[in-house]
Amino acid sequence: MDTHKNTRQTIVRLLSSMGSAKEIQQYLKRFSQLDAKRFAVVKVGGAVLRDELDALISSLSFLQQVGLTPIVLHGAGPQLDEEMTAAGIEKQTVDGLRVTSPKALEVVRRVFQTQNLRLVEALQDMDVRATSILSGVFEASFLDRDRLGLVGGVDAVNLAPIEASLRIGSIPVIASLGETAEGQILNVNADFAANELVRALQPYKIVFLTGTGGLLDEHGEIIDSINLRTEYEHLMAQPWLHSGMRLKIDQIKHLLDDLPLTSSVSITRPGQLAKELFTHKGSGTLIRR
Ligand code: X2W
Repeated sequence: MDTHKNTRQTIVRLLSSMGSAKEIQQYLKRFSQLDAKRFAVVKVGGAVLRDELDALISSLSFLQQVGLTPIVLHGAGPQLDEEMTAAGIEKQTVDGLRVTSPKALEVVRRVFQTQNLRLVEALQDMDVRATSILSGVFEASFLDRDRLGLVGGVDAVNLAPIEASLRIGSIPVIASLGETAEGQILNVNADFAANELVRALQPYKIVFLTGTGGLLDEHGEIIDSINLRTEYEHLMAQPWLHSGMRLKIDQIKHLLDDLPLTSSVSITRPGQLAKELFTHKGSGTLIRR
């Protein structure tokens, strides 16, 4: 028996503590049948890189061991805040986007590179194949040069570097930097970049890894699942839904509207990724339309 199959069986046994082996096998089979590009895009916020790197590495390592290669897109928000302060640059945002001067862009480029390589090296240290992709994916243009400075909106996604990485079974680890047709690097919000990447790839699973591990209801409990078709209006009318979450749900709705009906979005914690992907019960918030 080949070692790959052996590893799979061991993992299925390990996982059965959180779901039935049959259930896990079903998901594994479904994911394995997808084209590598169509499996999953995983967005990792900077806070997760800071606070939960070990859990993230374990989860990604697990996926590679069962023969699945997710596409990882990461941010670096808190790290940028810290490094900007250290460089004496005052934080200014417009609609949640960081105003980026030429001096701030130097920090953005350096921090994205540091965070990207930190993740890639941590994966490689655990024998997980991973490829650092710092540029060449997001073709961007100035969102609002007067108000935001060197901030980009994504116009097009170049999949070639991602496909090259997937062909060798290596996890593409992509920073959310864009570049204009003239070669100017721009700072791109990582959620925006993730959304455009998803539109280009049309994956089966879209996962947002966050510290909270899901969307929270009025009591601070994680909402298990949201069916946008039947629950969207009701949910948006809730007085307890704060503006950040409203925006997030709205963005996810627009995103899912552009994807096949079989695609779904999950919001969960890094350590719960396998449970979310391989069990009916899941671990965070599952959103479909
Ligand atoms: C973001 C990019 C980093 C990011 C910023 O400068 O903070 C803009 O606001 P998280 O950790 O995913 O939030 N870019 C234009 O989005 O990282």
